[in-house]
Parts: sequence; structure tokens; C-alpha cells
Amino acid sequence: MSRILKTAAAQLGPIARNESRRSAVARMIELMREAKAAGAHVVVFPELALTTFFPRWYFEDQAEIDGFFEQEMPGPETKPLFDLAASLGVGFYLGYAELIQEGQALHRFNTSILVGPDGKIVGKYRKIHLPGHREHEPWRPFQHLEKRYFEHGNLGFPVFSCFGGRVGMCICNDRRWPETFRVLGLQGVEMVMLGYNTPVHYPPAPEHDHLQGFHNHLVLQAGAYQNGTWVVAVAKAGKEEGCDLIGQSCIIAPTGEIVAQCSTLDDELIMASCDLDRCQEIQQNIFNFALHRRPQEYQLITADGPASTSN
Ligand code: ING
Repeated sequence: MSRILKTAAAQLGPIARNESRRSAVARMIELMREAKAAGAHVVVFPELALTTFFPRWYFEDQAEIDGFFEQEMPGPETKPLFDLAASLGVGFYLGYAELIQEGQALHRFNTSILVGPDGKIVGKYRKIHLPGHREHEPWRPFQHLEKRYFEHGNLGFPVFSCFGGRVGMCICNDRRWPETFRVLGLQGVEMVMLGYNTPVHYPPAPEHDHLQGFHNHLVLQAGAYQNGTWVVAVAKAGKEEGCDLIGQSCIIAPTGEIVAQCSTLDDELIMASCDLDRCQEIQQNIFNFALHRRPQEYQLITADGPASTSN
């Protein structure tokens, strides 16, 4: 009896700077209802799905920055999404900005959670690869200040047993790093869920702007195939506060094939019946780590700093 996980990718169009969380949650509730009607067991929402992508601006006032963060999850504005999940029996992935107090210290992360069909949080991930820059760089048409506003994730790349399989998470820039998928793959992951906010324009290398969609699918398909896992990648898309974000949210099979893809830059739902047993076609053969992997040759991968030339 194969383990079919009916999975929805719920892409969001732009979220305006002055759009309320209530409005963003209402849009996600619509998409969750549509997903349920299509038979979904789980819905994947984007990175930072409750607000506009605020790292595009330089703020000095910490209180203004903290207005984009969640101090409780679920909180008053997000609880309706959790309640709906429980009443429909649908789980979800949600990306948001997490502000947490530990002892006397405040910590801020770019976070995602996995919520089960009972509406309870199954697991949490905090973004490890923070792209962009730390200081205000006025030469840029827009900033990318994730290194300023977030701390590096401190939860590793965990894999959770839920939805009848092994599910892992990552966030946006993480998908560009093969280590992300391999660390999840070494834990037997069968589905990686992730959200992204990816501008078309990349100020340090504008000659690559036309390649953003290609690079997005390139890394996702490679990650899926090289670890024999399903990948569900969901955009916040469209022209958001004047910044064009790529769409093309997609669901990718362990073979690396794209089985579903969004075709708009708005709120859009796509679905796929993901047979988790198909991961074995790859994990037991071409990427059977026990048979073929040679970690004794890979030390450089985890060494600090650039490799010294051996010859
Ligand atoms: N966004 C981008 C991403 O990794 C970026 C940053 C854009 C990197 C374009 C390279 C090229 O998709 C986030 N939020 O990580």
C-alpha cells in the first residue's frame, strides 16, 4: 500500500507593506480551503508569508523592524489558520519572522514551522543560509538585509516523522546550497518543504537577472534527484512594493521532474499526489548512500574557509 501524500503548494502574490496579517491570513485560509476541496493532506505556504518582504528596506528603528516579527505562534492573527487546519484535518508549512525571548536576550530568526492535521506544531526550522548584506548599501535599488535583521538558524536541518513519512524544511537561499539537501537526505528525508522570496533583479550581478527562474528550478531539481526526495517550493511572487519577485512555485518528484508548477504571479494553488515510496527508486539505487557514498573523501566540505591548494 503506497504512501500517497496529497500535497498543495499555495503560492502568494505580493503582500503590501501596509497589508494586515489578518488580510494575509485570510488569503491563506482561502487557499487552504481550495486545497482541502482538492483533497490535500498538507499545504505549503511561502517564506515570511505574513508580511511584505521587509529586508528590502533599511530601518534604524528596532521597534519598526520588530513590527514585522511574530512574538507568539500561533498568535491572535494566525490562530484562525491553525483552527482551520484542525477542523479540515490539513497540515501546513508556514514561513514567518520569529522574535523569541530566551532569558534576558531577544533573538530574531527567519523561521518556518510544520503543523500537523490536528493544528499542532510538529517541528520548527530557522534559516541557516542568510543571503544579502548587513550594512545599508544605498547603491542598491533595494536592500537585502537578512544578515542584519536575523540571526543564523540554530536548529540544524531536522527531519520530522509526520504525514506518514520523513519531512524536512528549509527556507529560500538554503535551497541554493547542496549541503542543505544532503544533510536532510542523510536523515532519510522524503519531502523537503520550503518557501522563497526571490527578486528577479540581483544587484551584485544584474547579468544573471534573466536566469533567476532557471537557477531556482536548477537547484530544486538537483536537490530532489541527488537525495531521492520530493521537493515542494513555494514563492511569494509578483511586484511587491515595486520589487519583482519570481513565481514558478513547483512540486518536484524524487527523479527531479517538475510534476506541478504555478503559471501566475498571484495567489495560486497547485497540487500533486506525492507517492513517498517513490523515493526508494533513487535512495536504493543511484543515490544509495550506504553503497556508493565516500565521505572519507569529502572532508573539505565541512572544513572552515577555502581549501588550500594540494598541488
Ligand atoms: N532570497 C534570495 C534567494 O536566495 C537571492 C536571495 C536572490 C540570492 C537572487 C541570489 C539571487 O532566493 C532569499 N530570501 O533568500
